[in-house]
Amino acid sequence: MDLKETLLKYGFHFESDTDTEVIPKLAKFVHDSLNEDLGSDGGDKQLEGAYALIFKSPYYPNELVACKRGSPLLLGVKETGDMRTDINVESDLSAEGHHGKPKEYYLASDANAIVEHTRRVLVIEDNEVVHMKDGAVHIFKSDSDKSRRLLRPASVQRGLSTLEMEVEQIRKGNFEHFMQKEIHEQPDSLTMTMRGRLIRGGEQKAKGILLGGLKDHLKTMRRSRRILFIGCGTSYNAALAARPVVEELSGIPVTMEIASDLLDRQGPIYREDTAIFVSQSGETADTLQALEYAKSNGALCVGITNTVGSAIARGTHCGIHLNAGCEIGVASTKAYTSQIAVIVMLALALGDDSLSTQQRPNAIMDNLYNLPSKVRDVLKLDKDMKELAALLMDEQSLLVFGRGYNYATALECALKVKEVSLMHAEGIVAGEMKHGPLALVDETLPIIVIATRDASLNKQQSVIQQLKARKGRLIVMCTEGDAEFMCPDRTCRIIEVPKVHDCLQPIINIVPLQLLAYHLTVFRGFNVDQPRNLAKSVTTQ
Ligand code: UD2
Repeated sequence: MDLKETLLKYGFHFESDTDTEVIPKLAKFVHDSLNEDLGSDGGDKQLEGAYALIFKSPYYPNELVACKRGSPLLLGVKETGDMRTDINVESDLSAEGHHGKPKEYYLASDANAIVEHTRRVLVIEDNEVVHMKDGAVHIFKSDSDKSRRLLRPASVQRGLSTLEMEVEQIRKGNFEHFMQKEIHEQPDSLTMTMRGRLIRGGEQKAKGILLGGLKDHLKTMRRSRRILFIGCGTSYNAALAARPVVEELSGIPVTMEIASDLLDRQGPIYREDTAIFVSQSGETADTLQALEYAKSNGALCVGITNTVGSAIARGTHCGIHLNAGCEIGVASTKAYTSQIAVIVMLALALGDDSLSTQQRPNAIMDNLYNLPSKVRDVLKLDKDMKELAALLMDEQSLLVFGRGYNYATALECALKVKEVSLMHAEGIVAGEMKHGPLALVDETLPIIVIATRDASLNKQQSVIQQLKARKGRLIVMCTEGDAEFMCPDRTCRIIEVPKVHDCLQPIINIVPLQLLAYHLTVFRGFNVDQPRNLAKSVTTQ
């Protein structure tokens, strides 16, 4: 704000409210004042917060400057022996190369973005400035004292520490498969999803939720007659998991739509509706088409996607990015938990302006803060889930019963097991048990019952008793400390999970089930990251 006000005083005009726009204007200001010898300080010293920036300017053709603080920035270097152009390369990176070959340079925030071009990556550090000019790269470091204009070349040692990373290694870290890595990444991906959006409150500040992308549309959403969640597969399940809390906190009726089914039916959508489109890739063909359909019917269209610049992010009126980081495994895991977290935050934002005075929203917000550490705890079940997978690997079929907040957990567990381990699995809302599925129960078919503590615990207990009466092979997921209580005769296998607020429990509960699906797949010898017949983003109908 301070910088913006100063720049306004100097006659700059702003087209948006984003903090980002201040930066190029500041650069222009610094450029102009240097020319007029007003003795301005180096511009990036004036920025606060985390950033990674790349500058290109018509004043300096064929030059490029990059710098960073807090946010990641990598410089990739590729030798291109076959390039015809004669590039003069000299730099602290010893980039004139041991072989004197031409180079290509890449700047990126994530190694994923450049590994397909090069494995030679230099991690740029805070206060370093990368300068590219006519094919050469120089790296400067700010002086440690406060003299702001002086830059000196970074130590040549840095050039030698260029990381040579194997493509797969950069991407997979210490894990065997992307799906496994992404499951274990969830404490971090959830933290990223919530960063800057949960306001902690303090002496004077109220606690609250800040969803920057929605701030101009929340009023319209609160006034809508109905909220529709529209998605496919895992994204649909995520919205289903968060539906109860959206209904509860907003008081608005919420309906669920599988995108293709909505299109098949040409279901009615009105101007007074808010239609929320959930898609990890933001390119899902069915969801996109449903978006066009809802837009043409005049509904307010909101996107929830993990991919900035995707078709859904561009096509919706407003939305929320998941910020969960790139998801590579075809079976979605970390995007699922981030989608639930985002929709819970949306429910809180829809609920009220004065959230902090109310007990339940307050408790949900506190639990959101602790969620990443609880996910870290539940990941410790990895070994147990591997053992369970070893027991189940030769089965034909698996049933999963859930209800209420965890109806979606049952569907999502079955979907994961199906899509990666290629075992038949069915997620069933427990209230439907007697209307058909009970006929399947015998002493051979394995059944997972999700019975963590919430308002439907008693009902789930009676489900367990009825399944036991039919000699069902039960695996019961319950809250830590409840094992004895849920299964006094110890005939069930138990998965004990940490307790969080009921509306966030689906995020905890799915984690061991993702691990189960993962280990089942490995034991059964199938391709974890590229399941048979499936693609990561379904761009055809
Ligand atoms: C924005 C910036 C973030 C940071 C932050 C600072 C982007 C992508 N995000 O995050 O980097 O500077 O502000 O406060 O630059 N949108 C849609 N449809 C979708 C998803 C998003 O229209 O499906 C719109 C959304 O309404 C907003 C913009 O895209 O105008 C960015 O959404 P966001 O969730 O990244 O917004 P925010 O404020 O968390």
